[in-house]
Amino acid sequence: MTTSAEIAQNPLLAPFLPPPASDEECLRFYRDMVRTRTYDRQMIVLQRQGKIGFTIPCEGEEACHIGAASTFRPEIDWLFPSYRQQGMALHLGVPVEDLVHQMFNNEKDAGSRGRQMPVHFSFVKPARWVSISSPLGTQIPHAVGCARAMQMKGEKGAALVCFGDGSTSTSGFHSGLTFAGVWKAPVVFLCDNNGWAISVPTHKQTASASFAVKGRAYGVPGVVVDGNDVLAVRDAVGAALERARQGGGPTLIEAVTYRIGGHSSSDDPRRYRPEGEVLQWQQRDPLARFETLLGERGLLNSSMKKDLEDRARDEVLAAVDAAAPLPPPPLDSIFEDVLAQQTPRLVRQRAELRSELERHGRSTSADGAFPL
Ligand SMILES: Cc1ncc(C[n+]2csc(CCOP(=O)(O)OP(=O)(O)O)c2C)c(N)n1
Ligand SMILES: [Mg+2]
Repeated sequence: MTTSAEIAQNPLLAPFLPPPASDEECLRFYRDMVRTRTYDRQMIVLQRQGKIGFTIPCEGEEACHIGAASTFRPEIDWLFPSYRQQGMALHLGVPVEDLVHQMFNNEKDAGSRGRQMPVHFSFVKPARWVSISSPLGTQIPHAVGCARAMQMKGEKGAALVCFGDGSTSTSGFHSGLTFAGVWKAPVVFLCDNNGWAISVPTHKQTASASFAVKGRAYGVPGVVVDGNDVLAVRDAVGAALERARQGGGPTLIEAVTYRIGGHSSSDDPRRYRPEGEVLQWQQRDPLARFETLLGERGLLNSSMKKDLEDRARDEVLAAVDAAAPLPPPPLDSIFEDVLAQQTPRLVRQRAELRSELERHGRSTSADGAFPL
């Protein structure tokens, strides 16, 4: 597996490597990995309590997300995440509360005003985070188009697009890589290979030696990195982003990791994968590994660790307390948020909705039931 040291030897990425992470940065990476895991586990609890409909945990993959986000430049780059990158949002400065408002689809859900599935975040600030879309791989050509636009306008940023191993089987992956290669677009493709696409293991997904090698056919260099090593991911993604910003073209990065939990709160992975496999990957837990490194460097001890965990728990519980009691967005907002000026048809539909509400009253169902 490619480590930081090997990335430093890679002639393609070496000239663009970010400076080594300072002690302070390393502690921030660790803090945000803890916050991400705490948030994820609490969302599962809320879903099991029937308070939210759905969640997608990223336990085991935190290093991929924090490492990648740490070299993203929100003021110039664009992010096209998949549905498992909540850690990136936290590391880029999105308050936990904003994530939780979206999970409850309440009136403070700023990105989608309660009209998206839970987990389908979108933010304009602090990161240019383009809305997650459910159809797999569709974000890939979006990111390439965005990168091409930046290139044509002479902007300095790059696009970073995240997707899973299963998403490499979509047409979006292949058309995205084709055009990125042809245009030398400033885009970094980050494939989290977490071993599974719901119940489909990687060996049934592809006969390729790796996912990274697929880039070769498109003229896009590919790199495999240890996705459970936050510093290795940071180096690989950081170097690829900088290379893209400087006109060097696209890179495909495969971060090898593992999905410890279910695909989503609707999934029971015990039905299709051996427990021994999970236990093996738990030995490579990205948080535990980073704790060991920080401990060896004298940056972390058990009382600091407990303090970070307590703070993360308090932060998430406070966000849940703030978000849970809020009502959904006002129904009228579905007419107000679409066009700057309402068309006669919208005015008519709004009047029709009002008269329906007068006749039947508004539904008060909020039992968390969800059709997935
Ligand atoms: C085009 C399309 N096909 C199927 C699905 C259903 N689906 C949702 S997530 C998923 C698995 C994706 O696996 P992967 O790309 O490896 O990402 P991971 O969930 O492992 O992070 C599937 C098949 C979908 N959302 N879109
Ligand atoms: Mg996967």
